[in-house]
Amino acid sequence: MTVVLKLGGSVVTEKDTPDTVDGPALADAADAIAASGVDDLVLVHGGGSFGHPHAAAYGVSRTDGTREATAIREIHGAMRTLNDAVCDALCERGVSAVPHHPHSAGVRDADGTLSLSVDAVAAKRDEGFVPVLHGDVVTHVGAGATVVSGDELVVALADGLDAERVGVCSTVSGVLDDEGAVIPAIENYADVERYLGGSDDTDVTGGMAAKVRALLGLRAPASVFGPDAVGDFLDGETPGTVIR
Ligand code: IP8
Repeated sequence: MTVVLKLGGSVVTEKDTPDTVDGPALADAADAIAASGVDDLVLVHGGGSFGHPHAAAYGVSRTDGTREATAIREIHGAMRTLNDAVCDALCERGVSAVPHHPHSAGVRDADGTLSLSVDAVAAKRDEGFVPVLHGDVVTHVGAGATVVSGDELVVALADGLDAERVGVCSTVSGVLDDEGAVIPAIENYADVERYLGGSDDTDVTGGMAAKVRALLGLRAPASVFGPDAVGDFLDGETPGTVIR
């Protein structure tokens, strides 16, 4: 049973300090993953204070591209640095985490539709590794290169690998309504649109609204939950908000 889990960039980095890992938060998430014993796990992490400030500095988003190799290498390089930190934390705890860089595995067509080759991800999973992907910058036909968010990767992986469970760990304990209460289930974007503002931080990929939209496109149900619930999710529970 394949499980796809995304660790939000805001969870594993100090979002207000550029290029800085949140060591204790990453350690907690890695502890929960190591303790879970889930066999077929595929991980994704977001950009946080690594990818987003570099992408914003060059004006690169999911739709605005760059043709500057320097920009592409800087954004991708920042994400590789964070990916190394995530893989290190997992390997230190006995999880066979290996990097998988979307920059070399994905492309957008002229309409912006993402294609992500999942064969190599499946092969890593089948060989007992935990592939760790990340938000990145990918070639975009007609636009140079644009950002791909971790949420888009979650959708591509979940469908491409026929995942049975999808989890998205955010800094909040689910999708919240206007009184700060967790919305237990979302089946329709229009029902919750009024609650979903943009992200407060430098987030070039759209915050919770984009996340909910992307997850509504999945075949498998997805759970959005906070950092304290990673272990519960991996144990088979559905904490936070279920999106289907
Ligand atoms: O934090 C964005 O990934 P996200 C990655 O999952 C970059 O939206 C490079 C900004």
